Amino acid sequence: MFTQVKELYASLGVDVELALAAMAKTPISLHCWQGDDVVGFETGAGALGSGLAVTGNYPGKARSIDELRQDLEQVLSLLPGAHRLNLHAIYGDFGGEAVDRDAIELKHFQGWIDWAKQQGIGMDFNPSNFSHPLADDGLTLSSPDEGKRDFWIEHCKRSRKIAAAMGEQLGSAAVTNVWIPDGMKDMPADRQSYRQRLSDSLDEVFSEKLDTAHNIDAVECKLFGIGSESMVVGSHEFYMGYAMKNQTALCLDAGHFHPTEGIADKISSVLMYVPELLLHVSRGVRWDSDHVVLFDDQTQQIMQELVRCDALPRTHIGLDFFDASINRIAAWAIGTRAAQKSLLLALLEPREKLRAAELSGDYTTRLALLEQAKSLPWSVVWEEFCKRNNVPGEMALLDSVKSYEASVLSGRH
Ligand code: RNT
Ligand code: ZN
Repeated sequence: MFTQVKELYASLGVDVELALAAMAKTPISLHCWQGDDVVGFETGAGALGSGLAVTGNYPGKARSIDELRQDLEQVLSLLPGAHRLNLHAIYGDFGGEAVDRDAIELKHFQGWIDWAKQQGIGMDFNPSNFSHPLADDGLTLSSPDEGKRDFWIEHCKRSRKIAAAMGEQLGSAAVTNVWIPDGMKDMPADRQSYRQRLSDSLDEVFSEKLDTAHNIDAVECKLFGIGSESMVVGSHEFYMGYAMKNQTALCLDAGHFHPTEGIADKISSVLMYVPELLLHVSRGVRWDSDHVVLFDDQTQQIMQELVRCDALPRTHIGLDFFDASINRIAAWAIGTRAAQKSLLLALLEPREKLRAAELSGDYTTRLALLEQAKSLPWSVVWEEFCKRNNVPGEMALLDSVKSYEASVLSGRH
């Protein structure tokens, strides 16, 4: 069947093997925080805060680094293609010691780097400016309190250096993404001062030049959060301006805009002026920005734009969702595979035909081709991709998840 499908696509000017080769070399960065509901491994780790909320109490959550690695290995065994690990600073190996955020060191992450090397994957990193007593008032890098600002600046500086070491050791640059929760529940009287302080703090964080072969800096905006409904200091305009001026990467999280606003259309604009893009592929539902990614219009449009703009070489694809109301391994695998299926569909688009129709003003043909592409047998190509990578196809995925639940997760109490 695959051979026939290949011929069908060839008749439309699409080279299926080229699409599969592109799939194989496009890594998706797996966010570690789906595995344990964004808790991490700090000694005495407390409740999730700073506007981040996880719903659900599905049994089997990873309670230790070993369990999280075991789960990640399981997830990796369910995913075709290339992957990376995206780690938050709170997931270090602190050996039972109380290591505050302004004291993290490379040694706390060496175990993760060694594990990643063993898995043959790269890593990405994030300072964790949330769920901490010094973030409880909702302000970190933009705080009017100099002591608090300095604490979070130090945390971010150390995070970049740790990430650079990860990148160097693994031979693949780590993207360090700065997201902060800073904002106001109610109307601020002086928005400007927060933004000025954030800009100054970021300048300080990024003041040490690091080799971009090892570390790539990214900044992530948000429209509103829980508890920051009236103002988010790091808004889209703020970070787009900052990233353009300082030529950092810009992170677009699919759940961080107005509920009807997608990020797909932003890609071609933003890449005119910033060197690189980081995506947090996610799914916003009303006020929550982090539902499990689906093979839906939004995700497909994002991937279409990456392919159509030839933006893959300048884009780092990461994920950002967390759901504790279902099996966490399933959430990870289903969400990541949905992003990958969307990318595959985009790569299988009859691009040349679409462009030719558009250029000649034949929008009727363009619309017809787009509709036709949706019902072409792309899923046969997906199954082939899974088969070549020795991972379960769509029909076998759930069984794999359930058997891991029965043999491993159900024993965690
Ligand atoms: C929060 C941001 C951020 C976090 C993670 C945990 O709204 O999306 O990316 O989800 O860093
Ligand atoms: Zn995000």
